[in-house]
Amino acid sequence: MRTQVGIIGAGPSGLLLSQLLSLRGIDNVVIEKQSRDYVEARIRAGVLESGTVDLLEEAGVGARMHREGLVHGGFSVAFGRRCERIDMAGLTGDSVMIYGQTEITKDLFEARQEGGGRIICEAADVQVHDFDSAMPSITYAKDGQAHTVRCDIIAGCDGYHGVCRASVPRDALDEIEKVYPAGWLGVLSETPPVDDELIYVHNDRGFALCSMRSTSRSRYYIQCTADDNVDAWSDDRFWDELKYRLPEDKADNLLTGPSIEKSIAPLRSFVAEPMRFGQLFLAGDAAHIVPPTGAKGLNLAARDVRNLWQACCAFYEENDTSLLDAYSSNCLKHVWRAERFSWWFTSITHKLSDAPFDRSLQLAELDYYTSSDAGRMTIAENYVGNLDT
Ligand code: RFL
Ligand code: PHB
Repeated sequence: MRTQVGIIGAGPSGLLLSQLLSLRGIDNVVIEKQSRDYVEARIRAGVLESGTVDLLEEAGVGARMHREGLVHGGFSVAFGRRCERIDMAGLTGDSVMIYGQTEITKDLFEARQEGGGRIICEAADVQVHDFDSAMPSITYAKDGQAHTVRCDIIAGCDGYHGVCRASVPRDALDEIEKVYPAGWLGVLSETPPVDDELIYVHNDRGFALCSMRSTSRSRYYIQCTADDNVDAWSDDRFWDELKYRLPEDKADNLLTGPSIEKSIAPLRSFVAEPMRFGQLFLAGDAAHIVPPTGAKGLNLAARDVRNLWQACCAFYEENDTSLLDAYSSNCLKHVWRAERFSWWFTSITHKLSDAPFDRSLQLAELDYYTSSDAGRMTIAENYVGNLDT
């Protein structure tokens, strides 16, 4: 098989890139190792920056998001006995959209199917070859048969554990990583959210987050240990712990119910530099991971995809390689900005040490950043992000 852009991974990065390229007439194939059902069911991100919303619209998949998504102009940070609202809309004129990654993935799969896109799911033994030459290729097996895709460009959209980054020679890549001594235990439940907006909570027993997917479906997280086991957390134990960590008035109003999904995610900061090796371009989680506290992972992935899409358009439409050449440095500027914010917001809200000095300093930072105009603005402008800056 021959195509222009071979895309590895049908997560949000790979599907969005495929959709955008196809709208500009650039031929592409997506190769995914899991089934479509598996990919669509993965519960992850929920907060979209307006730049991500714009890009999804541009990709022609904005209709359901605008119908069902919730626009939030603020969120709260609770600590000590206080709950301080960050008025994102008032401070920055911008807001975020609450719309689940599961729904984005479904919308994109459907759009690709309608547009006659080629997405090969359940591909085994996916490998990338010769990406340091002008004639790279991808091989995989499907239903016991071996296949080869020849292409000009390989987009490595295969997430943190994918094959693309792992195929780059060790000495051509810097992997910069920080692992935190904590994880997030997340629960999805068919219960109305405890508040109209998100609440990030600093508590003496650790961080908690109240989020949502709709006005009837809640997503809650509590900080757990990095090696915690999800089976040790019955629904009752989860709700008791969440109630303990929430501000009293919120705990009193919390509606609980059976969990629909329960999982533990590790907290990690990670950047691979550069994001390009010859004709292989890494995008999204394949190149970088942020701890989820700043809600930046999917938004950064969308920004990479926009850069790579525009670079491919310039290459195929005008024979101009300058954007492909600038891809890595253009992306990494934003990556490090989001890495910094996600690390900082994690480090002031999570219990990462028992030392009284560290804990008191966190409270002092939370007090300063939520009570000074400059502090609130710093949080707000980082949280809303902006694809054009
Ligand atoms: P994905 O979603 O991991 O998709 C990669 C795809 O590649 C496939 N794959 C392969 N395919 C072929 N061959 C191989 N060898 C392959 N190896 C892997 C995989 O099966 C998969 O389908 O990466 P992508 O597309 O870059 O998307 C990134 C986002 O998923 C991620 O950044 C976000 O979910 C992060 N994130 C959040 N981001 C936000 O912007 N806002 C949020 O509110 C937010 N909340 C979160 C999050 C991530 C979380 N977890 C679980 C880490 C909350 C959580 C709890
Ligand atoms: C989510 O709803 O899953 C979510 C929201 C905000 C975050 C992280 C995750 O910072």
